[in-house]
Amino acid sequence: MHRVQILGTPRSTYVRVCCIVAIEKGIDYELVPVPLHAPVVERLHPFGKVPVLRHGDLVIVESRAIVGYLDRVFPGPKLIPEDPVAAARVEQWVSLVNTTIDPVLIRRYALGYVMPGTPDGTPDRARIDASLPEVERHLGILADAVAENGHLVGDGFTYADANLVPMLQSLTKLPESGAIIARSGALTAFLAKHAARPSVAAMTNPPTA
Ligand SMILES: N[C@@H](CCC(=O)N[C@@H](CS)C(=O)NCC(=O)O)C(=O)O
Repeated sequence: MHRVQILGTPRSTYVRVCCIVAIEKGIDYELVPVPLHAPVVERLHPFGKVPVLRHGDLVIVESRAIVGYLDRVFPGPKLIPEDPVAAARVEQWVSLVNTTIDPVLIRRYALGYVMPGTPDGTPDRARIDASLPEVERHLGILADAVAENGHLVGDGFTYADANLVPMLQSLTKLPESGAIIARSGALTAFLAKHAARPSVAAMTNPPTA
């Protein structure tokens, strides 16, 4: 059987999510570290984004689709539970994070530091400052959601948790979001709990492309 390849820079939270899921499943996969908009990515993804999965001749894009494929095709623990209610709750949190929370916390706030688009490359203060009330609100919603037991759904590690950990890890490195997370007992406990997992440890500060 062909080896699964995940293409993309490990700086991307969504690339790290797919790798965490692959490791949790025990898949003998290969992370192919290519920079954003590498020619191979432009060729394989209609919008030139990462992650991209290659498995033999099969190409799949979008982290949700990639995770669904890995979870269904490979043995190992189910990251999307069989139980319909638990599965719906996982989908709910993945969708909330991907469509509502990531656009605020990563695209609007974090990229104001990391890819500011300013003439001299310094952080885009206006964009960052304008995002802060929403950053605080979204992190508060996440803190409430994991406060009970350190999981978004049920009492075990699911795709919902795997999808959130890399984003929060990246946010700990930025001043305002880092301070909010440090003040939140629930978010700090969530990150500490999952940092101990081999899958998460392998994708924490990985070499970047
Ligand atoms: N919805 C996509 C999001 C992928 C995405 O936004 N990837 C970013 C890196 S985290 C990217 O490739 N950005 C390049 C760009 O938008 O031009 C997924 O879940 O895979």
